[in-house]
Amino acid sequence: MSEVISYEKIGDIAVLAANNPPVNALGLAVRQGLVDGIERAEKEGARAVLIYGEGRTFFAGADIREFGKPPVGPFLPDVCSRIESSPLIVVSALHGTALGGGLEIALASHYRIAVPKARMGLPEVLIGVMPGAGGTQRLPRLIGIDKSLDVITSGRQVGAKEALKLGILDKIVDGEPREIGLAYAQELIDANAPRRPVSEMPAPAPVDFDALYDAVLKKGRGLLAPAVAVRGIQACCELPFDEGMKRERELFAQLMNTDQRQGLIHAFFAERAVGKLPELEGVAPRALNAIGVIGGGTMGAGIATSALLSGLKITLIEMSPKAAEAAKGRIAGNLQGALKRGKISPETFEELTEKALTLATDYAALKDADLVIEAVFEEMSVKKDVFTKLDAICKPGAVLASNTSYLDINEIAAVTSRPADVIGLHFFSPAHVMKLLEIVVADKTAADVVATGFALGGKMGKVSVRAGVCDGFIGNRILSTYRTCADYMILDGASPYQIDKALEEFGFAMGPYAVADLAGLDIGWAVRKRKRAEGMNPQARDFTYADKLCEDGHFGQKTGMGYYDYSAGPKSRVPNPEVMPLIEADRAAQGITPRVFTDEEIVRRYMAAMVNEAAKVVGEGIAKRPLDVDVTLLYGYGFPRYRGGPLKWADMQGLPALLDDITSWAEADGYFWAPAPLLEQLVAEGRSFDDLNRD
Ligand code: T1G
Repeated sequence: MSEVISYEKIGDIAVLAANNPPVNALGLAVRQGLVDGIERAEKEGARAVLIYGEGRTFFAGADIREFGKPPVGPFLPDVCSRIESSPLIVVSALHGTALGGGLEIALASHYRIAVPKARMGLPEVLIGVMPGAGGTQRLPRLIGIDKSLDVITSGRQVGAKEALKLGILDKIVDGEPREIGLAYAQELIDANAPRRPVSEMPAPAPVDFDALYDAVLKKGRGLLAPAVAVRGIQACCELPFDEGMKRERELFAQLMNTDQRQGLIHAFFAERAVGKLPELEGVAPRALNAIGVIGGGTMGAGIATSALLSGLKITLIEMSPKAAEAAKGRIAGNLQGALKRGKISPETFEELTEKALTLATDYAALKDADLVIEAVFEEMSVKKDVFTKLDAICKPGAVLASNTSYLDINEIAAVTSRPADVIGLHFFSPAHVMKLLEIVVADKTAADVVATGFALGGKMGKVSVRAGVCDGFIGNRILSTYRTCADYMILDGASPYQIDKALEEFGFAMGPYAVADLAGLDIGWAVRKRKRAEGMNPQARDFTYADKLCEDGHFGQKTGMGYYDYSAGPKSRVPNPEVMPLIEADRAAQGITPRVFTDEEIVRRYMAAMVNEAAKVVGEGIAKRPLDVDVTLLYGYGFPRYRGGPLKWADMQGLPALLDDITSWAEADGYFWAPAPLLEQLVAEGRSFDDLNRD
């Protein structure tokens, strides 16, 4: 027997235990071990087989590290068929997260038992594929079309209780999976229970699968896997089981060869790699028992809400009791959302707002804080004043963090006597919803302070990315460049509406101008005014139409009018009729004759600008690796996940062609389109951004 699947015979029951940490992934040795174990159980005259996982979970699916490599048998669907066809009673005992191939192993068993906290599901569509070991053929036979469509096309996890109700599980018993599994197997033997191969159960009657396919494709906004999985369920309903299995395999293979599968697998591993940095190896974070937040506006209240929801105690400082109460109101409003969604109980709501949250107006309340985050007005003088006070009040070793979205952390740290304790923690609004956290490391920030930032992000359920200090750190710096590219295309002939449509068809949830309306046009207006005051590069093109829109009081959704007219509601895409005349006037004033842009050129330019700036950000060390940029854009800027992130997308497009575009556009505008040195270097060396991730 292989060491990853151990074999033991206890009375009439053969026990196959998986021991392949960390998640008992169904790699080759595990698959072979299961087949060998079933055969041995039959040879040794067992009457039942128990399959369960040691460690944290039952099988969590196929080993996705094998994806993209030549498949090696025994293949998972065959392992499932071998289990199901055994003349013995096969029982799976589930705990942890039985996902993908893991749940398929259980579905191929004859009986399924789980501990109460077990979760299960078929999340294959989330990584660009679909169940490929009988999930689309067995699950509909067990729970019907509607429920299996929901589970398979959403990829969501199902708790044990729901699974029992659906018919996936036969029993839920508290205890160790091995023990409850042995008892259940013995109970079945004593009852002389029949085998119950799911494949022999009747399939549901077919429905209009073409309509279902179209609906799922539309809902996925270009994501292929859920729609293709519908065709798998269709095969279950329209074909005999064995032919259905063949059809499922064909569909699975189609998805395995898509760029979307590459993009989604990249995103899966990148979001796990992003917190792994050599500089943090062996570095213990500082304590995080008492957290202070300064400023209870939208950001401060959002940060406090996120911290409260993760079990942290918060002391929130505002300028006056009235402002502090208003902040508490914002926090309560944020928590109402969690309450309505059933994420927290009314008792927890009470506990968080009345006990875990302390309001204060005097900085002295922060004297015992382990970490303080300021979210005050984005003005350097205000930040410096706050840090001067914190330096005087906070205990030695307290971490002093700024939530600034672009100001220089080095300059802020310099006003304190403890620059090593100063760091940037850039949350994204709304901070209790957005998962991205940029951890901005200044020149003197101590390694254990960086580790503390990551520890706080982990506690708060954030995806934390390490960033260096520059204007806009990683995300906003790259955003500023691709937004400028869009603005230039408007000057040259495109409309904001065509640009939004083109980028939404590319896969963004919202185009840049709809996003700007949502965030508030006054933010961009302030940035443009700041950059003009700081002195713009004379080669940079300027434009006034966006300023005039703001001067007319149009800040987007918050004023009911921006690029779009929101009188019909926040989802409106009715153009504001004042916009195009402002753009045409700006073009005329600059002597620009507008030209036609195709959607394809809009996307090529927009993405090339994003990739070029991202390559500069990596080349300058602001982002440690290309994957850090990908994760930032995926989690903070709505980049379509199935494209993996801008630099994964660039690799799949081919860097030479991208550089050719940029070089050709640089002839007309050498300043904006100056090629990133790193991009030129990678093309010259014939390497990819992914090669850099592996360095
Ligand atoms: N294969 C290989 N490695 C995996 C893995 C997998 N399926 N799942 C997790 N890991 C690694 C992960 O990279 C990390 O590694 C470590 O395990 C801990 O993971 C035929 C084809 C199970 C809920 O999609 O959802 O079956 O960073 O940090 O937060 O139909 O991992 O430590 O080196 O995420 O506790 C279907 C994917 C596969 C499940 C645990 N299964 N995994 O979450 O820990 S396709 C999935 C997860 C399939 C069949 C098809 C989560 C988790 P490292 P972690 P976690």
